Amino acid sequence: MHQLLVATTNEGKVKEIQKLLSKTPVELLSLNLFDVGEVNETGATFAENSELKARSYAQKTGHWTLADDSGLEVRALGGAPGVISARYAGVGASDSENVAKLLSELAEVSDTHRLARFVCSISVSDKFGNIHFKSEGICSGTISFSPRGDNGFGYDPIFIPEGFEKTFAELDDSIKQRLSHRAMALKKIIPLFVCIS
Ligand code: ITT
Repeated sequence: MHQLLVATTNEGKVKEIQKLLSKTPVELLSLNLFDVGEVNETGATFAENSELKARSYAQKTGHWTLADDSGLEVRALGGAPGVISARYAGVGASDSENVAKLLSELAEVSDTHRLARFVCSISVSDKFGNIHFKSEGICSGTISFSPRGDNGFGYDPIFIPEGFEKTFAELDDSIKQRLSHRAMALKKIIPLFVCIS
């Protein structure tokens, strides 16, 4: 069995990725096993950043590496916060600070104009920094007027996936595991893991 480093410092992502990959023929390694510091996300797109993270953590650790770059795009804000989703309210901002900033930006925006989508780019690099698989997943929905629910992380308390009335943070985990941007991105590349096992 081949080992695969899941290279993210975001615990919410780790939990979801581990569940989504639980049936693959690879042994997952955590970033906690390595003392490698964080990688600067200087890319202009989710795809550039996931590639940058996969390549750079692979070179630092010498392991095949999967990296996720993701975030929220809100149509009324021209696609913001986008690639700066993790630091929308400033570098080091907490999830609740980012959520509060987004809700305040949308304070005057009516029900019908609160369209948004989560985007996730996944890249998988070999131990030398060569990218072998790339994939993107999207999950469409709307932004609520206030945070609701305790499940998940990040913007989950204000994101209502299409076809539902509750936020991701109010819905059962199994629903997010089935239809999230991360699930969509991983679903496309899981069959390819057979190549590295
Ligand atoms: P790594 O770079 O170490 O993976 P990060 O949290 O900095 O961790 P990103 O740069 O990809 O990750 O930023 C993603 C941000 O977008 C994250 O902080 C969340 O706030 C948000 N986000 C991404 N996926 C999400 C999801 O499934 N549910 C809620 N919020 C999400």
